[in-house]
Amino acid sequence: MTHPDLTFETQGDIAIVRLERAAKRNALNDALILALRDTFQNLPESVRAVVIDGAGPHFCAGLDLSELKERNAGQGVMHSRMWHQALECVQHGPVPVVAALHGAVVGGGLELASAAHIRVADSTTFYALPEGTRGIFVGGGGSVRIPKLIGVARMTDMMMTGRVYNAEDGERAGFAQYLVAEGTAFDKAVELAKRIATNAPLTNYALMHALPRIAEQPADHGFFTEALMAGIVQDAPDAKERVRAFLEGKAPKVSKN
Ligand code: 1HE
Repeated sequence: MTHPDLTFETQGDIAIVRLERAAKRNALNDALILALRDTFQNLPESVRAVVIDGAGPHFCAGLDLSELKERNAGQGVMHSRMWHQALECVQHGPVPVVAALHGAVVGGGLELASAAHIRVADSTTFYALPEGTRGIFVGGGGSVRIPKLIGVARMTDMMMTGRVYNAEDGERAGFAQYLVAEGTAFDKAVELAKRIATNAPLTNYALMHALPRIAEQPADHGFFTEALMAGIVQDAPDAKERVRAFLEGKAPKVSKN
């Protein structure tokens, strides 16, 4: 799991994965994409949530354009499939992923952020899809994941016109679930990851793997899949213990902030 431009550390039951290529604005070359894939495929079993972060002033400048050489159509397909495979390991791995965003979250960097389950952006964050003006197309799963966050119309506009969303407009549009002060995205992401790590693992798993599928099913299928998942999750000893604790007044109530 070692790569010069990717660091991995654990803090208790959460892991921190950090892009460490600040001099190139964390641009993702093939080796870095494969390192991300390997890291998320080989998370230690003790890890219950992951924070992904980028070193330096920008989260990620997207595809390393210096590697964008002449590829034929078949090679282009394979290259895109490699990104799909890597980001699939982020989205559909064993545990939730929280992205800590700041500065540029552009192109493939936005595709990477979109594969996370929660995005926390600080006030320096900006979002763009320069592929549209560079004569290329998204290839890292962006056309599947990004419209789920902001809708097809906004993504079309970004790619056709080169529109850049700032942190506030981006949060309103749906890129990030949290908007925080400059320099605090990482701390907030760690706080959330620690909170997520306390959930029953099967609940987290259902949220990552069942919810997005159910949301795409016709209602009748969705209700049935939901019932199956509900039955499985509530059967876990963990769930029974948590419900018992609440009924005995030993678990916190839901409270306003
Ligand atoms: C890079 C890259 C990169 C920076 N590939 N080297 N992505 C883009 O089109 C975004 C391109 N990057 C930028 O617009 C800007 O670099 C930033 C807004 C992200 C940051 O600006 P700034 O002023 O802080 O940095 P810089 O001076 O532009 O860049 C610093 C160095 O990083 C510089 O190299 P140096 O050797 O001259 O110091 C840049 O060349 C280098 N650098 N971004 C390669 N992306 C699966 S398909 C996905 C398709 C895409 O992602 S397309 C979108 C690509």
